[in-house]
Amino acid sequence: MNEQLAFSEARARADFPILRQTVHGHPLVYFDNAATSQKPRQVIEALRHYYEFDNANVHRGIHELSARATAGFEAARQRIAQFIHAAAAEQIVFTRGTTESINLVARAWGDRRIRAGDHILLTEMEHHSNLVPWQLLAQRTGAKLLFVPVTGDEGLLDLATLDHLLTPKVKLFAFAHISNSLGTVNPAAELCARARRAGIVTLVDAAQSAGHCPVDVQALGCDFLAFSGHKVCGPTGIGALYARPERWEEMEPYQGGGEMILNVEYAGSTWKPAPHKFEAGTPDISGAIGLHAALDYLDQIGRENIFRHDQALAAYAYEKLGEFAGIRRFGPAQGRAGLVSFWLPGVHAHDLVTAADQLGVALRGGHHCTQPLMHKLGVESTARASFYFYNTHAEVDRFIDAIRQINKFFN
Ligand code: C6P
Repeated sequence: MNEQLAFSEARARADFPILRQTVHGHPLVYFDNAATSQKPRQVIEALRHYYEFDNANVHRGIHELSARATAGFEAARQRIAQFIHAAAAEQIVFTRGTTESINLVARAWGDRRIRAGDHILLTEMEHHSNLVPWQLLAQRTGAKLLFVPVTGDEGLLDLATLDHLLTPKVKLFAFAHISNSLGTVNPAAELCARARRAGIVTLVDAAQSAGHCPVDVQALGCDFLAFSGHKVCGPTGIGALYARPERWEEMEPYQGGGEMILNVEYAGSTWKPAPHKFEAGTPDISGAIGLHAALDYLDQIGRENIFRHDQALAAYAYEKLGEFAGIRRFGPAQGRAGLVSFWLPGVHAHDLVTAADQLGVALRGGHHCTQPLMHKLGVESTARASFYFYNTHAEVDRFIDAIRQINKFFN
């Protein structure tokens, strides 16, 4: 057991078969966790068990396998509620992930509640998933988008502007809990409280936070919260949307089809209450079951422990990157989440990531789906290393060594 850690990195790594491989002749260093996390064997086993023993459609068949599949699916909903401390399982709707969750809110809530002349408040650091759906809503309704400014390379929200921005015209404030491009941890509870005092509905994009730090929707005081299963050690194609009961009441169905109806006539239909009203068609049953296993796995390590570990790796990497002349490191110097985004003079981020891959180090380079933020910072792209609990300080040393070699080659 590592002295500073409440869990064993080595034991955690042993649960991830994918990490035991070489890439281009080097032991893999997987530092692209903000894009997607790896999956422990417990999750892979839950998927295998489901397909080997329990596979059936949910809520439909009155037979043993369907009963088991339904029980597993609904238990996963309950587990998600517990994971984010929602008061009841009915407050959780399964989606394909953060992107679909936000689109669901924009359509099913926004189309009813947003009118021409209303304002929707976002921040300058939003992922395209928390920007484009609101642009589309603004086009449909005639609403206007406003943005909380980002301070510059240190990547903080300029909170002094918030009092002027939170006007009665603002109907929704949607923001990232943790920025995927900067590593900034936004004061989500404070932002929700200030919006709530002004009568404004809030949406928290928890794509980068849900699996990395404790997330409690009641403590945050948000109206909506979205996250993706694949970033929290779960399968791809599954995610969740939380909403307060009064918000679900305000929403019309997102999609129509089987499962979401109470009664259907040729002339019209009536709907089930939430959450089923928002889950038309056969859902991703195995995904939900795999996600349940992932949440159990994370909570057994403890999200406080994960956050502390990720932050320690990010602080170490941030400091080490300071040795490169002319480097720009984005996001706050202190208190950053588990990722470091940077720009090295003379090396395009794509070249850097391609060269790092040849050394077995998996990074991400590009605009990270935050193109307007890149333009604001005056760069086309950055390189990004993003960490998780199975990463080690020794891997950060490998990464820094790779950057040294790349820097030497290009400069
Ligand atoms: N960011 C990254 O490499 P989906 O694709 O729906 O699971 O998540 C979208 C999303 C929304 N908000 C934030 C803050 C995100 O970081 C992401 C996904 C990945 O940074 C892929 S672009």
